Amino acid sequence: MSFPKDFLWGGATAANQVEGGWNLGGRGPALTDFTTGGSVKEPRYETFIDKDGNPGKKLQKTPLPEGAHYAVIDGYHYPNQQAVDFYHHYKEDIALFAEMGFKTFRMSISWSRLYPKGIEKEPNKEGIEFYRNVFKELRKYNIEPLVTIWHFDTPAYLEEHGGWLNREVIDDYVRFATTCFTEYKGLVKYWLTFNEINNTVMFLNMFGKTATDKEYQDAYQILHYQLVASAKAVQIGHAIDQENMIGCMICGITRYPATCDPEDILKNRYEWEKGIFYCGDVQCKGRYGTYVKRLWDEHHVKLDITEEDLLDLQSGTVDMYTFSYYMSSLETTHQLKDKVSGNFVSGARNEYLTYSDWGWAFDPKGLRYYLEMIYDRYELPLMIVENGLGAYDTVEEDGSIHDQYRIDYYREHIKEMNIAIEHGVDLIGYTTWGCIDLVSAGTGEMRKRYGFIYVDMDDEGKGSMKRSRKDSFYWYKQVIASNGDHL
Ligand code: P53
Repeated sequence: MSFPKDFLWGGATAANQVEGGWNLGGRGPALTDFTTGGSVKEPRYETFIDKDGNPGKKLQKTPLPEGAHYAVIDGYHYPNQQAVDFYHHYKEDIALFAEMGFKTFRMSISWSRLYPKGIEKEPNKEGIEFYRNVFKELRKYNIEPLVTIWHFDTPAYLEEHGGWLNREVIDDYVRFATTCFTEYKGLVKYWLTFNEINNTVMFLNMFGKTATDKEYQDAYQILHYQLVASAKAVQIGHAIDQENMIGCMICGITRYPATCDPEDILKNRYEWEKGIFYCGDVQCKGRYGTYVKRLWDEHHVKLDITEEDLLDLQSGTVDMYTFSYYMSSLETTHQLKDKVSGNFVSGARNEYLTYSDWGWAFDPKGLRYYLEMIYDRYELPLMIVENGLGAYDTVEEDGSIHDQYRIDYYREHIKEMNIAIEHGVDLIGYTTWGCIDLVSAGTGEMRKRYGFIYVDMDDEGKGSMKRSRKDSFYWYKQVIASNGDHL
């Protein structure tokens, strides 16, 4: 195998999905704390109290009614509030990561743990200390932290005041990011500004719905503010410590045309531009691509973009391109004969691939395709910071968990990474998603498990929280020890 000798093998999590302790240590609530549990069929809701004091619920990414505030309401379970309680278990969990031989661990910092409402001038000291302790614990085992600054968990207070449609949130984010860079200088070197920043536009038309022009207008505006916030953070991160390696984080879905009809080929190309290249181009090249005019015009989008924004985008380009990869999808202009419908995926079924219980296509070659295409486009170091299989696990009588399907999934993806490296791609790291079982972002379920480490916790929030090693735990340990030779 041809993995470089200092290749960063590891695993990935996000604060809102593992940490819990939502109201401990001076933390304020994030929107994810008011998001209910769902399933592949039942969407997740965000709950609130309206201006007349009545409880209500709405779908994610839809506007909060005037005068309402997010709140816990009776009859719902909010899985992210407690998650898998990394807040209290981090020492035990990190020891298990070290046992697997992790070189890196990806985690995120909960914004509302440092800035409970998001608007405070000074950060919450207890929150700062919590992450300092986590980073020190990682360093104890020579595990390099890889830290996402924003992973889907904007403070609820900011969300109630316009969220990312409010330009002022850029300053709030920049203050938060600056605190992270300053406080953890010397402890953290690898940073990601926004998790899957491209989701806002890429998933606008999911679930068979057609987004309105107003929805496009808002989505592109949100993205613009986030891209500016990211670029400002990159500049500050570099000024604080020139050793910092700061990356973008793109939800990487490889797209293929379903037929050789030129209409499909063209549609597929346009989907790459809208879904994947749009953000990567801004973050890696420092400017919007030529195709954005077409994309904006299509939906009569007029953005608030200043001259200063454009300069920021230019000066805040990233040092590495990082992305998640789970699956590929098909694009077609033709009537669909065979449709896939899972959570976050809908569209034509690829007859050459198999699908997970959540409808996600198993496509390791799609990862090679993505790596080679993106490296050619940006020529920056790449890191795969999420990849994994969400699956049902069965605990045997003796407590063992035989997750051969997960091992098979990883093995095939790692083989393709190796080929890409042989072809010249500068791939520097790989962190598998949910190295410890966690709350699913899409469905809020626990039973959609990703971990090498099992956590005894169910969809209703019941369980002992006990951690145990799955078969894949021992397998990944060998992979790391042999630097990818022993698959
Ligand atoms: P879950 C959709 C499609 C691809 C990746 O997803 C996605 C999503 C949003 O759910 O998100 C990333 O938990 C995300 C993680 C998330 C992971 O993929 O729905 O960065 O927070 O948990 C897996 O199975």
